[in-house]
Amino acid sequence: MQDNNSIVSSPKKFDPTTTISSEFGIFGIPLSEEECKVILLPVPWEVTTSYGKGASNGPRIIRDASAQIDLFDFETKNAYEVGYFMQPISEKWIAENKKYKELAQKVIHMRTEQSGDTAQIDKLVAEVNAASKQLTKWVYDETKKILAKGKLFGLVGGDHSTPLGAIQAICEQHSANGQSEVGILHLDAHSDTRKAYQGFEQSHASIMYNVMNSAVKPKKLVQVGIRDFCEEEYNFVESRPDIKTFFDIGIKQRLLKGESWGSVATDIIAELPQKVYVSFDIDALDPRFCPSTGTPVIGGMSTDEVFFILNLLAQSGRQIVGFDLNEVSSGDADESEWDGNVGARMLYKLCNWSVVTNK
Ligand SMILES: [Mn+2]
Repeated sequence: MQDNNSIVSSPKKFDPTTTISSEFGIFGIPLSEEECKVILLPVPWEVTTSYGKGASNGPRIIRDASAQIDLFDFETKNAYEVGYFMQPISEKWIAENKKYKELAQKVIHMRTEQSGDTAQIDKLVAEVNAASKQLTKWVYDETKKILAKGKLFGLVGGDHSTPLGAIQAICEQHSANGQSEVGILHLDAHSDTRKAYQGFEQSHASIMYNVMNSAVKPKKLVQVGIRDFCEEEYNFVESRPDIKTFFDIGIKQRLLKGESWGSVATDIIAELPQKVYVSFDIDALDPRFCPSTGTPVIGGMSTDEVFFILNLLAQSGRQIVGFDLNEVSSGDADESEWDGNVGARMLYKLCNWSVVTNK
C-alpha cells in the first residue's frame, strides 16, 4: 500500500501548472498508471437508460473538463500528489453500448406502441440482460485487478447500472463469513430499488436492489436525496433494517424548520459503518448542476452540501473504500461543457477524500 510514498515525499515530481493533453490521464496530472495511487475505471455504458441519453459520454466529458481544475484544494490540500489516473475509455464497450442500446430502445418502443409479439420482446430483453451481465463481470474483474495492486478505486459511469460489479468486488474484499463490513453512501434523486425495469434486470433503476441482493451484500445502505420512487420501492426500503433512506422532502422539512445542514449531515454519517463506499448519482444534485442528466428531478442538494457530507465523513474517521460517480451526461448533444465541469469537480473531491481517509 506504500508504493507511492516517493511521490508524497517529493511533491515536485510534477509541475501542477503544466497543462497536458486531456487524452491522457485526468486533471492534467502527467503520471502513468503505475505511478498513481488512485485509479479510475471509465465505463461508457447506458444501454437501459429510459429517458434522456448521453450518460455513456460521462467519462469523456468529465476528463475533458478536468484539466482546468486547480489541483490545490482548500479542504484536502495536496492530496493529489499521490497521483490520479483514469484508464483509457474502452472502445470495445463503446461499441457494445451502441449495439445493445439499440436493442433496448426497440423493446421500449415496442412496449409503448404495443407492437411486436411477446416472444420477440422476451428474446430481445434476454439479449440485453446477457450483455448487462457481461458488462458487470468485466467491471468486477477490472476492479479486482486494481484492488490487487493496492490502489484506491473509483468508477466513472456511464449510467447507474455500471458500478454493480465494482460494489460487489469491494464488498467481497472487505468481508468475513459472507457478510461485508462496507456501508454504501448512496446519493441520488432515485431510490434505484426496482426489482427490474421494463424487464431489464440490470438497469440504472435497479442498481441498489441488485446490490442489496448480491451474494456478499453491504452491511448497510444509506440513501440521501431520494425524491423519485414508486410505492413498491418505498415499501422495500422501509421494510429492510439494513437500509436507511433520507428522503429529500424529509431533509428539506428539517432545514425549512430551521435545523442546520450540519445536524442533518451528522445524522446521515451516524448511520454508516466504519468502511464506506460512495455511490454518487449526479442527479442527487439540484438539476441546475446537472442539466443534461438522464432523469433530472426538482429539489436535491447543492454541490456544497455534498462537499460538506464528504468532509464530515472524513472528520468522523471513516474510510472511503471505493466510490463511483455516474449519470454525468452530455444530453442529446455529444458535449456538455457545464455537466462535464461539475462532474469533474465532484470527482476530484471524491478522489481527494479517498486519499485523505486512507492515509
Ligand atoms: Mn441512480
